[in-house]
Order: sequence, then C-alpha cells, then structure tokens
Amino acid sequence: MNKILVTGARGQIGSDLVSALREHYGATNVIESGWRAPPHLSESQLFESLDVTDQRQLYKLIEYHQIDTIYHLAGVLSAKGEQHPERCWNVNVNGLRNVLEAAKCFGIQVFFPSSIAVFGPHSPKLDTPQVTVEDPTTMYGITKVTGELLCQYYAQQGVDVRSLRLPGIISYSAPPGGGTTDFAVEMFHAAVQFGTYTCFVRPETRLPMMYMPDAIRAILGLMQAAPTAITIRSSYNITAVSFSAAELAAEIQKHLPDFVCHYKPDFRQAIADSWPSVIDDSRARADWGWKHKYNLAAIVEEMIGEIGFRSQKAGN
Ligand code: VAH
Repeated sequence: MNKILVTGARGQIGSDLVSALREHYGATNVIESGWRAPPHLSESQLFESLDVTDQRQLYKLIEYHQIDTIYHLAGVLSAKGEQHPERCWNVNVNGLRNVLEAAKCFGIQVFFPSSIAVFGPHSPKLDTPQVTVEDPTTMYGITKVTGELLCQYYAQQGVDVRSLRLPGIISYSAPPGGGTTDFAVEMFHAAVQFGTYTCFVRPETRLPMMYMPDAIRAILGLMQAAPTAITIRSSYNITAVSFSAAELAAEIQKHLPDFVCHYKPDFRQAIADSWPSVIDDSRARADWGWKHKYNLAAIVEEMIGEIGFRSQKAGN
C-alpha cells in the first residue's frame, strides 16, 4: 500500500504533484507537508508542518503515518539560494540527508528533484550529456551536485532513491518559488493581466524547459518504473523543449498581439548564462521510456487559455 509523504507540498511542483498522486493513489494515502501550514486547511486535508532539517520531527511523522514513499520537494531554488546561501545549504543538503537516512532506516522509496543547475561554465552548452563536467557557480547548483552524490551513496546501501535533473518548469496553478527560470512563468501572467512584462534575462537567453503535466508524468514514470530499468542513481538528465525569452514572448504574441516584453537583466542573468541551453536526455528515454508531449506552441496555447480563464473567473 503506497503511503506517500510529499515535502515542499505547497511549492510550484508540489502543488500539482499532490493532486496527481491523490488521483492515482487515493486522497487519504498522500500526506502533504511544509515548513509553514497554509491558511484555511479543511479537516480532510492531510497536512503536516515539517522542517526537513529536523530529523526527529521527520521520523515521528514517518512512523505515525507509516510512510513508505517520499517525494522530497522541500528546497531553496537558485535565485533565493544566492540571497540566502546558508539556508540553501542547510535545507537542500541536510534536509535531503535526513530523508535518505530515514529511507534507509524505514525502507522508503524516495524521489529527489535535481536540476540542470548541476552544470556550470565548463559543461557542454548544447546536448549536455548525462555524464560530463559539473562545475556549478551557484550554491543551489552545489547543493544539487552534493544531493546527487548522496543519492548515489545511499543507493549503494540499498535505498531505492530516484532522481531527475529538472529543467525550468512552467505551470499556471501555483507561483514559482524564487528560481532563475521564473521569468518563463511570470511572463504569461503579466501578458494576460497587464499586456506587458519586464524580463530579468536577455532576450537571447535560451534554457531547457518543461510544461508541468510533462514533469508530473516524468516523475511518476520514473518512480513506477521497474527497479531493473533504473541504471542512473545520481540523477537523470531530462528535458522537453528549449527556447529563448524572446521566442517565448513571440509565441505569446500570437495569442495576445498587443503584448510587449521589455528586458532588464539582473543578477539572475549570470546564473542562466552558467546553465546549458539544450540537454541530451537519451538515457531517460532509453531506460524507462521518457517522452515529452508539450512543445512551445502547445505550452503557450494551454497556459494562455488557463490563465485567461482563471483571470476572467476572478473578475480581473
Ligand atoms: C530554478 N526552477 O530556477 C529552478 C530550476 C532549472 C531551474 O532548478 O532554480
């Protein structure tokens, strides 16, 4: 019986992942957790306050709910990680180590979201291979390289931990959480609400991206694959499409012709410049059948439709 704990459950990925997991495994089998309880929780909503750096609290929660699977999404993203490097290291590394130690102790399967942020200036920018130089320039990237090494170390001790190097994730239901790829989400909301957006990276900045439904399918596909299919225990390269900020703006203008995008790069430009533009994810496609569904046109069409619908409903 899957009894699932999602840490960071109210984040951008967590929010959509919890809905997908509850649909698949049953609402009562999925426990949300976060370091801050959200307001207005209904009785039925299974939510636990959890600081993942507090090992005792984590173990108590696991034993109380008899958890056998953890989707560990609690973490500090790249931009916020540069503003609070100490907290980024503590949450991203000590939090993960607590989860992996618990997994070893209780026989728990673990999902860990790594990121293309593990790559750095000396990693190939195009078709970045599964195994290559990883010299991240951000604390976030350093914590993700460390996290992948921890996953590999615990896998060697028998923990069934699985991981994906996620690209920028685009979604409409929950706001992004302080990453460098947030511009790809903010642009949609600004285009629908205000008709204009000031982008914090240069127009030609091209990054690997993925629409949330593809990301959820990838996470579940990886976790449900036969153990023998998983040949990478650090983290799989995975991607869907790569596009530049200007290409995204142009695709949005096909739906909102009056939309105007301005560009005012800030500190996040240097982070974006250190990351690859196109990822080679052939190993994930070969090992467990990964295949993306959404290209740029499909992402933009669905995002504009959903955000437009929600903003009409809200009476904006
Ligand atoms: C970030 N959204 O921008 C995350 C992600 C590849 C980017 O890791 O920090």
